[in-house]
Amino acid sequence: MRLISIIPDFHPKDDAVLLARAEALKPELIYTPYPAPQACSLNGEALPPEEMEHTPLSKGDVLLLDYGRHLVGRLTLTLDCAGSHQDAPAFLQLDLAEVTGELEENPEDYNGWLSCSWIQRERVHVDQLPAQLPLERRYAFRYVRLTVLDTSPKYQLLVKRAAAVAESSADWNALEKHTYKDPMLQRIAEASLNTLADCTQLVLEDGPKRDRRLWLGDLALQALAHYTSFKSMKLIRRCLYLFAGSRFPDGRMGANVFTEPQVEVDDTFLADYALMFPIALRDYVKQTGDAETLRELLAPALEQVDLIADGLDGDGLVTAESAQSSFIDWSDGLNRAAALQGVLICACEACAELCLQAQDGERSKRYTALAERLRGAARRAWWSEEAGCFLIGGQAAIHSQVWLTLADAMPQGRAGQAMKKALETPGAPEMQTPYMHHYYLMALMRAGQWQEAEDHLRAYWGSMIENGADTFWECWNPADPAGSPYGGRIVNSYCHAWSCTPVYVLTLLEKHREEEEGGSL
Ligand code: RAM
Repeated sequence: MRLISIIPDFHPKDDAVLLARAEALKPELIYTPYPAPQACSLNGEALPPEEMEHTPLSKGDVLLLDYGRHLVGRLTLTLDCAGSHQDAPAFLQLDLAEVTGELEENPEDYNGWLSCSWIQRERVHVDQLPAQLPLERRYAFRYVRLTVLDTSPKYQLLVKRAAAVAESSADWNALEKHTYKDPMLQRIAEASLNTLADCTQLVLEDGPKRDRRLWLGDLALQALAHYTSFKSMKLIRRCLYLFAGSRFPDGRMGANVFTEPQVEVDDTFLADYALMFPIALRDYVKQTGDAETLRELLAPALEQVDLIADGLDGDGLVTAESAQSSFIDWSDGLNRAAALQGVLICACEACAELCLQAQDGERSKRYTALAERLRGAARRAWWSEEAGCFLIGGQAAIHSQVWLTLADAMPQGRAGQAMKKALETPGAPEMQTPYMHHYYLMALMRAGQWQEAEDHLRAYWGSMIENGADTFWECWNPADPAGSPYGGRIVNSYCHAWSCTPVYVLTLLEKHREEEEGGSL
């Protein structure tokens, strides 16, 4: 599945008042210096970091720096020369990587459908040494590999310092420290917080390496993780106003919003992402009780559901066209209709709650009734008593079971078995991203399968930790570790917003454990 949308002559509908509010809510970045790497190697041999500045480098030498944790920020090299006079420029290649796997790939072999310009490789000439070399871009990295493409026979290069300054708007001081007895859960919680913090910038970015911008599906999950950690409420509010402030001409929300050089909705529409807006607004209002935001954003939130509900077919089902313009997961060949129907039902319930909160009981009842009609339609069209799960075009997809469980559309008591059946059906579409695995966890808990949810969290997110993650990855299928939806894993993001939810899920699991068993995780 390729996600490329270009609408000729696209003119967003902007609301100056809402965009001014978003601008006023822009956070301050917090800068944290990392003056030196934690570990180094030269041509594959360990080099104590304090020896780096005295080690002369010549053509072909490869210096690898490890900052010991994932960072989002800027890098400045302090360079000098040794030997005779510098009679030619120093020519260097710098590869910045979130994980070592990126360094094992050759960027020139990448031929996927996302731009190769996301690959964090620079080639620079330094005409005069000594020199300070502040790299221009902001990077997401833990590793920096410096390859000396050339000096000259007369001189060698010295890397005196390689100082990084990390930037994020997440405030670690706002965090209430929590430790888990189980060491793997503790590591999962830490990686989850690092992921969230590194994506928390001037907006809630999807991935600080790529695409470095605000996506609606990612925002809904980041916000949940924030409510149980850094609590960047102002920033979440800003992001909601950005989506409401720049929209498609017909009022639909785009799947993502650009904020530079000015705010502009992307001309990409994903039906399930637009439906995340009322859900995210409901969650935000529940957490904050912010009546002003509710008043200003209620109408755009309801509009997202109304526009899709207006296009339902005669049986009360989402159309194939809506299903095709939805994301759900990076699973090729997935029939997305049932999952989208589930998202729509969840969005209707969110609208019902929002209307109630806004003292509009009549309207609230209408959304509750619509949700009920959609549930009935889903059961009539897709429930197979024989298969014991929802079948769409013959497909027993886990995605459909998950979303229709979250929508309370499953026949009573059948959710656990239906999800199991889908996972065990040979050839059924598999879950490809932590985004979808998050909703699977939520559906397990909804079905009362708390232990299964805990086990799955440990197994799935834990397997990223076992494979070296210190922040969670955009795509991960343990059965296909090299997989990428983009045609090359070098452009995958390894610190991705929608993967940061364990910190939220763990609080749900712990609360349940305390209520049921009187113990903690
Ligand atoms: C990608 C990004 C983003 C996601 C969309 C659907 O471009 O990873 O996080 O929301 O796809």
